[in-house]
Amino acid sequence: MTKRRDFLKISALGGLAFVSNSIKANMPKGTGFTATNGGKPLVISTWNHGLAANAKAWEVLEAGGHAIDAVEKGVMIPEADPEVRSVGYGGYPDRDGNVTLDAAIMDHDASTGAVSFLQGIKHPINVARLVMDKTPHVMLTGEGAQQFAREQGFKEENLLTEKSKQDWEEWKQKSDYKPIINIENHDTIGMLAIDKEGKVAASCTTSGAAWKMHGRVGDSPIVGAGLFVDGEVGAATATGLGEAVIRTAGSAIVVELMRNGMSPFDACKEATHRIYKRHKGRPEFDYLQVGFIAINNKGEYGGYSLRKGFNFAVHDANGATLQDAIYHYEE
Ligand code: SD4
Repeated sequence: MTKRRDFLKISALGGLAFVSNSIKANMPKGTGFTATNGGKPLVISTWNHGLAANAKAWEVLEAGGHAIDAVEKGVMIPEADPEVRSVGYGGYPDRDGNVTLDAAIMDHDASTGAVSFLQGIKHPINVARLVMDKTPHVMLTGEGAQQFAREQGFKEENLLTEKSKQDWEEWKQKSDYKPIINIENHDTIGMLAIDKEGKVAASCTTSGAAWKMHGRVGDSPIVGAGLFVDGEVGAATATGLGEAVIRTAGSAIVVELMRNGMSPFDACKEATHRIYKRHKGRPEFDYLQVGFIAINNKGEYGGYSLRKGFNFAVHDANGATLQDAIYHYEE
């Protein structure tokens, strides 16, 4: 059972983000810890693996590159890393042992590309980018996405590492079909960036919920759910149980709330609260986790989650930080 945390108590904390003590000790002096500071350029992404991904994206931004290129290059780092068990190569398979990937990318002008249920391609974000750049469509799925990738020269490879295969074999002993979310603090990477020109962009890539049903697609490749960008306002991305984020159009809501004047932090909080209201009493509530991060077009940022354990990485001219998100529930 989880204990309800009073929203009012949390809001008394204002926009402050909790920062891990170890990170705090290493923070450069003068770096603000508020979740609403920021500037241009800036990149922010979900979870610990966001640190390495942001470092790559930062190279693009610092050199004066576009946000859309930064968010594509950045998330390729965890996609290729077999130790990141929830993204790309090395990701946990579905319950039948297939690694199936979802990814999307979106620019400030609403240009968008996505792939879902894609197999055998290590960098789905690159395929999503080409869907955006080279087709009249927004999303390709399954075999069609794979065919497109093949035509574009992508190499097909086995993405199921020995380690993930062993974990799957172990899981099969129990065959508990509950999708597992947020294991070991590693998960989907969602990345948001604002470049020197003030343009925002977002990307999101994942192997989805471990042991999911074959064919299941989460929120990550769905525009408005796993990510959303409106160049006049800002951008948002989500992590956690994709079904809950899809049901509530999570990232679109965060951006719309910012349009109506909320700070990124408050918008993430309100969207999380809506998910809480919609899901309280549902069977999946006991294992439900969702987290949002957002930036606005001034370079302010924030993050928030339903339960403890979500963190996000930020990289700007002051350096790199990892911040623990404020959350709704004490577990
Ligand atoms: C999904 N949202 O496929 C992704 C997985 C995730 O934290 O982010 N888990 O539902």
